[in-house]
Amino acid sequence: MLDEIIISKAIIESYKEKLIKVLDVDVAIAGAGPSGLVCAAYLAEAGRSVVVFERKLSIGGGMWGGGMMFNEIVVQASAKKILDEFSIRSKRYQKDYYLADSVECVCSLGYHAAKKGAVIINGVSVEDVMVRKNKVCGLVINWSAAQTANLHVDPLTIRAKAVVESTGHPCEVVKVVERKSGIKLKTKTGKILGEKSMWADEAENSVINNTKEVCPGLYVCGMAANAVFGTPRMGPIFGGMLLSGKKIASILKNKIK
Ligand code: 48F
Repeated sequence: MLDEIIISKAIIESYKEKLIKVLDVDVAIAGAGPSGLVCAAYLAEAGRSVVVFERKLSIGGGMWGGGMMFNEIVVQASAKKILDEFSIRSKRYQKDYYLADSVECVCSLGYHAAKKGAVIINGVSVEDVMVRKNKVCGLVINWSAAQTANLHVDPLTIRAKAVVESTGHPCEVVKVVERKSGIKLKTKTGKILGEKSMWADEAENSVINNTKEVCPGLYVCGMAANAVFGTPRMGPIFGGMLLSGKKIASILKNKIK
């Protein structure tokens, strides 16, 4: 006979274990969109301890909806290898343009990140960072539901050797650093430059260049990188997101031995 109390106890004990395991990690990632998931998967594969916090219940960020809810995404040839590495099927549309099903993409990215050992915590938002000696050294987290209900609940804290900002267009983590810490960002003005209007080619090139450390301890990837460094958005082409996640993982693999 099934016992509801055993079911409840099993869930509570296991979740507690999972959360305690990620209190002190190599890399803490804010946002489980495509760039954050790719970053998490490569780092976990390389044996680094990784946690990803995702505000929503669903991972995948802006990938599910393809372009205007036509659930297909375009990936350029330079990133096709990453689709293959995540076992995502794709078809050639014409020279340099590949298509993939956006639902298959999200599911495969999440599957591989989790299977390789990244811990994904959904329903939890990053609301602040921990800073010591002008270096970002952790994330401050809270239930998304508490934020939504506007409840006055104090958060909990995660320590990390490196923090990755992959919250997409709003670049929420860098925003909080800019607002609260007084740390000068590694942009032209020391502040967030802000995303520019759509230009796929320019955006897809610049996102790779913008994928880097934005201030001590904090690394930025995906659309957040373009928002911070003042370059355009790209729309429903996703090669840049995949390459950006992979680039941050490779920077951090070398940095965190
Ligand atoms: O926006 P998102 O998909 O970020 P990305 O990896 O990819 C961008 C593309 O989807 C698309 C684009 C390029 O083609 O322009 O927009 O850069 O995923 C960001 C994830 O972060 C979550 C959010 O719910 C989404 O799933 N997120 C945002 N703020 C927070 C957060 C936060 N404060 N704490 C936790 N998660």
